[in-house]
Amino acid sequence: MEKQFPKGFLWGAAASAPQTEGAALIDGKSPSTWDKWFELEPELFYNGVGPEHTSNTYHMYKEDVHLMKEMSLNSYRTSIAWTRLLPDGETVNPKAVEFYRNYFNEMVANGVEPIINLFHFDMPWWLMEKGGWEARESVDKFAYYAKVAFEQFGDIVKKWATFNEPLVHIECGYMGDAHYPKVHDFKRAIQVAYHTLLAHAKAVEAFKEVGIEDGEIGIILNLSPAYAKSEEEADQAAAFHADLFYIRSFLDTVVKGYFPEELIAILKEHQLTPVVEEGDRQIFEDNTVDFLGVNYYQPLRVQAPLPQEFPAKGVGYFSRYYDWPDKVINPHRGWEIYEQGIYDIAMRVKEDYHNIKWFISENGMGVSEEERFFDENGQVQDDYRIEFVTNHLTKLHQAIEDGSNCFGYHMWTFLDCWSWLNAYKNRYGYYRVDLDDAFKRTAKKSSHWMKELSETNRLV
Ligand code: BGP
Repeated sequence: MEKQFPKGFLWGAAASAPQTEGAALIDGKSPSTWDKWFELEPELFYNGVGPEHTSNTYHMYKEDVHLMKEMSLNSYRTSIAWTRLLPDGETVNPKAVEFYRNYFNEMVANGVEPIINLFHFDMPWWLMEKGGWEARESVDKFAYYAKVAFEQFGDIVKKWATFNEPLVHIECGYMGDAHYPKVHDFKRAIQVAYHTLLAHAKAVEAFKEVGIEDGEIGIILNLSPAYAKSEEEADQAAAFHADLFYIRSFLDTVVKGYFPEELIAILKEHQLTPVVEEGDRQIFEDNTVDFLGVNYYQPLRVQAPLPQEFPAKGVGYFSRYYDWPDKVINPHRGWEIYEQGIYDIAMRVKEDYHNIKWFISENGMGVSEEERFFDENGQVQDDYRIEFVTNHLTKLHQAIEDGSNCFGYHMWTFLDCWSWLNAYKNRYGYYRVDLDDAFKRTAKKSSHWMKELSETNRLV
């Protein structure tokens, strides 16, 4: 059955500055933690490919925007590099202003609405040396950066986001090894989370002060619904807590303006309460978002905490589990495929968060060694991606029919891009990027499929 999407629906793609721009250390840009980490430990990065080898959008943005237009995309979500705009945190870099103004103007002139995010895991190195998000100073530094970005580009960009997936830099950097500074300390992670959310609220405050005509501000969250292993009380409690930590801690705070009471109680019980200053509470209350970006890849499958994972008095409220029936896994990336999750999260936002308007800011399918799917002309026949997106859009359409206030779908990603420690291991793009041939872009089958969809606004 044909599925018609609402008039004006945004069909776009998502990306980020550190994963696409390249030009990591030229024209005044200072290093981010990724640039520096690569310099220090290049062997950790897949195939030794670092952030200077991203898709070279800094030099090829005109061609990229032209390809967006050719695909009939009407929006594009990417980010600004803090380290390019304010290399030392204070001084505005004229080269950065010139680049971003040209880039965003090019989009608008070609009917592509820019949705611009401020932080996509790319902490400036100079600030990391002062403690990164653990240091209270980072909150005001970020608010200043946000203000400068709004002032410099607010005449072109109307939809803004503060952070991409704050959970990820917190969890992967302070409770794991996948982001810098790769420490394992829950207490420090909580302080980082608090400062990140406060920095978000202060950026919203700066947004209001600058006063962009027709401007709107949001945040991009990875919302993975938590499903319990069984109806048993202990498994249900695990799902409640996974939801509390991973979803409500962020959503309640940015949409409703306060932290969940249950979270505050748990932090107190374990002496994990972050350092808070007088007046902070009001900042959260006064600076809620206009819209949400939702990144959805896969859900969380949880069960009652396994004692071996939380020895002694560790803070263990849930464990993952991996053996549910009808399990579908993307064999190329190892992530679960569960399109019902996109419907469930849409309904959750509708029911529990005032049906705030939102869009899919990331959803997509990573595939390793995608050259396996070349046809005789060297075009990637990515039918698996078309199937993946079709199934997710079918559920998204159902959610919209059921009253969800969703205004767009942005696939991750437009061009195959560099991805953190995985570099170019998994490819996600509508366009293939050839690193051995001057970053040549070649359309995959899915780009033609998406072009038709965005032109007709109809999924068949
Ligand atoms: C999201 C990030 C993106 C991107 C994507 C794919 O969490 O916001 O930056 O990397 O995941 O992940 P990966 O490239 O690791 O497969």
